[in-house]
Amino acid sequence: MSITQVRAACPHDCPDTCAILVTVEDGVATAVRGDPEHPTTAGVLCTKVSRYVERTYSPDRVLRPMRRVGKKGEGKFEQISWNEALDEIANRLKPIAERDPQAILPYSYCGTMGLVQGESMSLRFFNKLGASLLDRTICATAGFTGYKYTIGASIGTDMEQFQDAKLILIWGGNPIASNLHFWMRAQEAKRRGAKLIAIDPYRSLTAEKCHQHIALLPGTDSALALGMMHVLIAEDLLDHAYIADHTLGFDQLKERAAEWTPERTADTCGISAQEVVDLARLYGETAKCGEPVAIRCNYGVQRAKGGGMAVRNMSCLPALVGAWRHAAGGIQLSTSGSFPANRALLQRPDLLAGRKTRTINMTTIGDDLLKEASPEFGPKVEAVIVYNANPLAIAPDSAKVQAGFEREDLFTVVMEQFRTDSADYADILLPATTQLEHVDAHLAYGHLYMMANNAAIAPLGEAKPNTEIFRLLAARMGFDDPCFQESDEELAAQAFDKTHARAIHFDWESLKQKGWQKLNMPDAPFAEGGFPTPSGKCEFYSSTMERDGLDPLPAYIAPYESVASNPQLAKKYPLAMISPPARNFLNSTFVNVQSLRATEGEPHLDIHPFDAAPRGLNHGDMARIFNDRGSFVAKARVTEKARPGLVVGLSIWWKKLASDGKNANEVTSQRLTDMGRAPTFYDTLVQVEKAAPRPGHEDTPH
Ligand SMILES: Nc1nc2c(c(=O)[nH]1)N[C@H]1C(S)=C(S)[C@@H](COP(=O)(O)OP(=O)(O)OC[C@H]3O[C@@H](n4cnc5c(=O)[nH]c(N)nc54)[C@H](O)[C@@H]3O)O[C@H]1N2
Ligand SMILES: Nc1nc2c(c(=O)[nH]1)N[C@H]1C(S)=C(S)[C@@H](COP(=O)(O)OP(=O)(O)OC[C@H]3O[C@@H](n4cnc5c(=O)[nH]c(N)nc54)[C@H](O)[C@@H]3O)O[C@H]1N2
Ligand code: SF4
Ligand SMILES: [Mo]
Repeated sequence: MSITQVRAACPHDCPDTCAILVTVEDGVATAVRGDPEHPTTAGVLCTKVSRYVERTYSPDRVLRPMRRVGKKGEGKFEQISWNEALDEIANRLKPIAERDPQAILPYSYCGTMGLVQGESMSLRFFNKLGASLLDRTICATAGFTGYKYTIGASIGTDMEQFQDAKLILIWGGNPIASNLHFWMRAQEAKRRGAKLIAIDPYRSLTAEKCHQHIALLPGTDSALALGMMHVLIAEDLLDHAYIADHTLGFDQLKERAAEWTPERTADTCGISAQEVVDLARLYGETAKCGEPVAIRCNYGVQRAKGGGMAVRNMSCLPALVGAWRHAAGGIQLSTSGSFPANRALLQRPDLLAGRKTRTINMTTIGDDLLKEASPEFGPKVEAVIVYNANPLAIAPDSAKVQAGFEREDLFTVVMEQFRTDSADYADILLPATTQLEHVDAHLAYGHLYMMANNAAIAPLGEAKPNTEIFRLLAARMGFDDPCFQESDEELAAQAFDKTHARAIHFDWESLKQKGWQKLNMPDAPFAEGGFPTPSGKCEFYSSTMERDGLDPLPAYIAPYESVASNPQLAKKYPLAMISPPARNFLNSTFVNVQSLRATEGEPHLDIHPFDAAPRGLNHGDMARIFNDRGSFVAKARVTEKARPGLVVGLSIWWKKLASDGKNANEVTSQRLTDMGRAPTFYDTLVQVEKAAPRPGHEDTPH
């Protein structure tokens, strides 16, 4: 018997990008474990990915090409050969492309974060075709944009340094569920005497374990940051030298922050003025004592109208108190901007050859699939090619998304590992390999290591990597540019730009052997300033924002839907709903893994006793959650974890695995954030009522 260890990387949309060791016995993967030598993984994988072998060999894998035989959404398919599948796709796409290739739309996101299986051969194909471009906004572009205006790029505090911080603000994130290896560092900091504060409307698993929890109203973080600035300035808890040398616009900021008294801030955020003052004092005084103060800014703050501004305001705080002077101080939103990834080489935008193609925002897929041709919109979408994504479950305003994918005149191809909600709408469903079956190179958005993924096993059944599918489609379409011949290994070898100082050590052959390689970066990236902004400074005042039609100074942008901002709507729909990630799922991935779904149980709605009582809702009752966009049902958990006025439905469930065939995205809207054209999932007012019990479940309170 032959037993080998293969070095792999976790492909999932998670900041931790773990280094994995796969045990392979006679060609069969039998176990995965975290690489004990990789500093951030430290030998630990999360519960979800510990089940990766179970997921890979699941009897539910899509392993053959299939053609739909039932109605769209019904999930009835017949098996066909690869040749039939590819011929049919090419025959359907060719006449559309002849009329106008922009009627063809790719829809993809981060099912895999790999630079090769993500967007390389796929975009070469779509660029050559001249298809519509997809604006990949569904997750991070609001905060990314706000951070970029202020700091210049997605570069921040190194995850490995947080353990030396004396104060950590965990702001809009639940790392126990979604950034486990950062949480391990925060725990170490706690053991070394640090104070941890969670800022989150919900008492998440993480908030429960912090020293303090500030439960503000959703979408009000930009106000809290302004209130903190007010106190820091009023009480002179500032690093004047750092401000003078490395920031721009302090005098204007001072005027703006003066408007945000602790009382006004408290009123906006739904917390007490004392909480605002104490938080700012602790932050400023700890820094004044020469100790590192750090902020882990996460995605929860970005999913309301003012999501971009929230991150912008928060990213001004470290410069005010000089926190960047310490390796363990500063802020981390994402580290992805540290990596010199060779995107243009992998994706070849030059294949567009000067053609101007339109861009469709993935967040508004619900509306866009239903649009007729028009001068502003361009041609009606006639074909969608879905890969690395599950739009039916994850996109907002789901009823519209569903209506779009139900269109009889829409040709849909889905490349998938499983029969997801989206796969059920495919005309042609193609089997995709998992991370154990293909090669990839990865960057991370929570640490600073370039990562390699070797294929551990041969593809199961007839599954193929995304790259191979697009190579075959390119050949069918008659694209003969040499770049369509490149192998996955050749693509991986191009992943990073080794002429860049940070990646001079990049060499695919040695990365494959070792599995990981840290970027060449200073421990404290902005200790001496050098921000990658136009001015080279941390920009409290941003002329770029002004040019883009935004307030050049930190500001408060109220949610679209909140009791304060829209009292009229709140009369009908008085509760704010958020739907952050459930611990055992990764977006909608893993929902079909039986052991993980069993741990989550079924869709739940957390609701405060004050809100449950007047609705006659008891713990364990089925609740119906609704607004003008739609409704879904979930089992009520009456708990003080949700602050009064807030309901929480941990997500993202597969619709078809919920009792009513729906999920939280029935009620979320397609409205976009202030910057970055991103979704506003957590900017949603709803009403909740007791639902009729499901047949056979009349009596199940517990
Ligand atoms: N287990 C697991 N891990 C994941 C994912 C997953 O689905 N499951 N998803 C991955 C992806 S794609 C991403 S983008 C990241 C997300 O990473 P995080 O942003 O850390 O995600 P969450 O764990 O949802 O943490 C968000 C927290 O923000 C809170 N929140 C909601 N609205 C607000 C608000 O207005 N203000 C503040 N301050 N807090 C708010 C929520 O209650 C929640 O506790 O996680 C990644 N990791
Ligand atoms: N209500 C609500 N909605 C949300 C969010 C929320 O917090 N609340 N979070 C949002 C966020 S942050 C994000 S990032 C999006 C995530 O949205 P998506 O990126 O669509 O994430 P997943 O639902 O995990 O779907 C990824 C799919 O890719 C498939 N896949 C994985 N690897 C491969 C591969 O190599 N090839 C192919 N062809 N397929 C592969 C997986 O099987 C999976 O079905 O959801 C967003 N939607
Ligand atoms: S999902 Fe995140 S924590 Fe889990 S193994 Fe992958 S990178 Fe690590
Ligand atoms: Mo995300």
